[in-house]
Amino acid sequence: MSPEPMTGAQSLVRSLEAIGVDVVFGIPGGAILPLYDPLMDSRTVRHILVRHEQGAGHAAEGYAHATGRVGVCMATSGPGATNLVTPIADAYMDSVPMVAITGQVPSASIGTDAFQEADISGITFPITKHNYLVTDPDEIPKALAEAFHIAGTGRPGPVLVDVSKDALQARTTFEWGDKLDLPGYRPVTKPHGKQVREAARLLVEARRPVLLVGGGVIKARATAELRRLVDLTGVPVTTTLMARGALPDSHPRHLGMPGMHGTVAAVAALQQADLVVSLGARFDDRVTGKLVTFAPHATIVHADIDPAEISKNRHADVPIVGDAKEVLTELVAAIEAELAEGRHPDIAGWWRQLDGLRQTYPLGYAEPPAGEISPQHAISRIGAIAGPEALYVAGVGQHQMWASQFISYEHPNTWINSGGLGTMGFAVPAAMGAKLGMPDRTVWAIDGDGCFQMTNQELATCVINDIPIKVAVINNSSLGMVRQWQTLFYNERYSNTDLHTSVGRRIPDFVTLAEAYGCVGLRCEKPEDVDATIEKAMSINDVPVVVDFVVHRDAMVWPMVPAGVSNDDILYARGMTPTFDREE
Ligand SMILES: Cc1ncc(C[n+]2csc(CCOP(=O)(O)OP(=O)(O)O)c2C)c(N)n1
Repeated sequence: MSPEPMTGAQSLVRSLEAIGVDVVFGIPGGAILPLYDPLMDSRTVRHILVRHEQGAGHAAEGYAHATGRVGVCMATSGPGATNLVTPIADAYMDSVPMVAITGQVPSASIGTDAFQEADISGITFPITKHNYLVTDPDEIPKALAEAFHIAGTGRPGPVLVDVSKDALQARTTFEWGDKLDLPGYRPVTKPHGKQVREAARLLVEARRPVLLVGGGVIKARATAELRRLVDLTGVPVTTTLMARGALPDSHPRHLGMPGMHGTVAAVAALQQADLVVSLGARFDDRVTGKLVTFAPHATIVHADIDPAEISKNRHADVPIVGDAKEVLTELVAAIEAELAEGRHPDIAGWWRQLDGLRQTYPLGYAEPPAGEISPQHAISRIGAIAGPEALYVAGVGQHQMWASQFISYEHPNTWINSGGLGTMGFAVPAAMGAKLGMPDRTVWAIDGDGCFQMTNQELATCVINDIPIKVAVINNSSLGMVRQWQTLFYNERYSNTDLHTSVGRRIPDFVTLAEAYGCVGLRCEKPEDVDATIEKAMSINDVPVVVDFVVHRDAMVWPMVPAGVSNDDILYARGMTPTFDREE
């Protein structure tokens, strides 16, 4: 292909087209205006005009979570760019492949405190996998090609490309090279064979093994290989908040989620394990509880594509650096070799103990006062009625934990949430991005009345662009998760957690708010109406639907390991600590 003359902005659009980008979320402004002009003519790149740049970033994340492809957002310089900081940090914490394109003031003005100047590459330096400031129009295609490659390979993450206005306006030639030259970036994907064989040996010899499966397994599309490993060995599996759906919840070897709001069986299994095999997980504090007391008897095998994760929080006895799909493929082969030699895991006693825990301490919840809806019931009915093919996107708080606990995830990429950063306001825009990526799937946002008030303006974007998501506002009239901590640790002193969204007043009235946006608004206040309301929402597929589920406000998320406490002291319910007896 011979070089074609054009502007830097046109070259940027051509680069997006060459990469195969189908949707970009953003808002224009002065510095990025030159780019918006040729974008209008693109036949393959669809731009979705959002109502807040934070929405653009979370939409790009939702798209990426649902499809596994790189999500793209764009914003103008200064406040447009700084509004992307939260989703960029979110994508960094949860290893979400995302490219953020920002306009920058003209290069001659950089450093002069020009109007709408913000050093966005400096600001996002610690929260991006890589970032670029492009002031030479000739560099645009190369920067874009590299950005998408870096965002989507190895451990995925956000990459920022900040382009000065003069670079967008200047003349250049467009040439799409097919070679990337990144000598400093070669993620190791193939694991070391010796380490994998050692892991296999440990797995067949251990008496109390547990797999700790993290989001990396979903990102690496390695769930079929995980299933094969589990079926071959019969070892118990826990899936972290970012890995829900990596192994079907209905699988008999699945103990559920570990950590602060994990199941007693998952938490106890890790505490008593003699071997923990961590796959694409990062020993996050919400999983380990008080770190020094985590899994005290366990030998640790830690497999991760990012060498910086190995032994970061917990020493790895067997470190494995590699892509989860390649690690699992090789681990399965090594296990098959062990089995062929007649070496089998002997874990019947371990399973008796774990089955006992599962039976004694199943996930459950207290019934609410008569006539009130329990939030857990509403959420579990959405899961049951919409089924395992739907996508579920959560905000942050109690509703998020219940959505993780009480919806049964049978497939990867069907559970989308903000784990590492815990970003309120994630659900509505992320659901919008997920629906654009997977238009044939039902997409439910399970949101809190607090979270919903942070980003519900993207409902306008959904209506105007025909993106019919469904939103369940689990309305407990308060910042519920914070209120739960106040109940438990601050003597029931409820400082600034009352939202007045249903108790006493309805500020705002979510049904009329939804209608103001052109959505269908439904309200459900009685337990006997829960199913019919969900069915009604399921029957509306031409516009977004918002359901205001007015729920009991004192429901709590159980089990719980309070922050900084040992996982051994997990509370099954208020004041109730389970005992896990070790069967030797
Ligand atoms: C942007 C942001 N601000 C503050 C917090 C702290 N926080 C965590 S959960 C929560 C309450 C969320 O309330 P709501 O959306 O109503 O959900 P609920 O817990 O009631 O289900 C708050 C304030 C946060 N996670 N994110």
